[in-house]
Amino acid sequence: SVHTRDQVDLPPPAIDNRLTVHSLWPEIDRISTEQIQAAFEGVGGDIGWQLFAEEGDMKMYRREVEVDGMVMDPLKAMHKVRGVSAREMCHYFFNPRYRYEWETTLETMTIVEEISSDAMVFHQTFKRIWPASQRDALFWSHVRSSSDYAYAVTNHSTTNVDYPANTGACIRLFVTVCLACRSTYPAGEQPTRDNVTTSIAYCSTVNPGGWAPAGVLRAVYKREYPKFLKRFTNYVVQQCRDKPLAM
Ligand code: 18C
Repeated sequence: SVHTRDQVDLPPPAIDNRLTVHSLWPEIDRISTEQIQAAFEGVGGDIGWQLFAEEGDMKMYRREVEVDGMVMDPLKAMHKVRGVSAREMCHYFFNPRYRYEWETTLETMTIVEEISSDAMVFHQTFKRIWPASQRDALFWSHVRSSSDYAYAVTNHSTTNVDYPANTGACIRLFVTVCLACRSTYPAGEQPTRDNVTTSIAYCSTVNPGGWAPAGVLRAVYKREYPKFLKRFTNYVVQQCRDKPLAM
């Protein structure tokens, strides 16, 4: 029926064997481990995270970083969502079947390689922002369970001979993104849609890959990141509404 979601589709609780024999595995494992650890760290301390957007349980921080005049501000967002699990959040973020339904910056998405049930390589082109050139990205994406009731998706730029950079209309951008989620429910109870809460940490660093006006870029960030996180989390809540909770 329309109310079932294939259990086989959900992120696997353990790393898929097909991934561990792939040439990208050492890099995927190292970067995912680093990103997940950093995502679960707080925003206090000396690193200098500045709050730039806040709405309900959602808080967004950034650090202003420029390299050779190019804006590469790291972003860190925290959110809390009730009624869905970390595994479900990561399922909808990782699985390309749903991407056009929540990702509003996309123009095209191509699956370059299906490595395993928990790793893929994507090529994406994004909507053009005037007056800059259109951007594209080529990145691997990996979903894993990081501890009890915690799942994370890491996306990181890579290369592929069939998808060379900067040969057509697009400038290749470079991205490192981590969506790390952890679910909790009251001690002594069974987890249900009514008592589960998922804490989300979303970290993103985008290197625009070529000149883009700093003012335009920071304005796009400010508008697009909150829009993305609200839209994506609402989408997952809607999708899960009538389905059994998958922890
Ligand atoms: O993480 C997200 N999505 C994942 C699945 O798609 C994946 C994607 C990562 C790519 C992020 C880079 C997006 C660049 C988009 C540029 C065009 C935006 C057009 C918008 C206008 C309608 O991990 C969710 C990603 C949420 C993206 C928020 C926007 C970030 C803006 C970064 C600007 C980068 C610069 C380049 C262009 C130059 C512009 C002057």
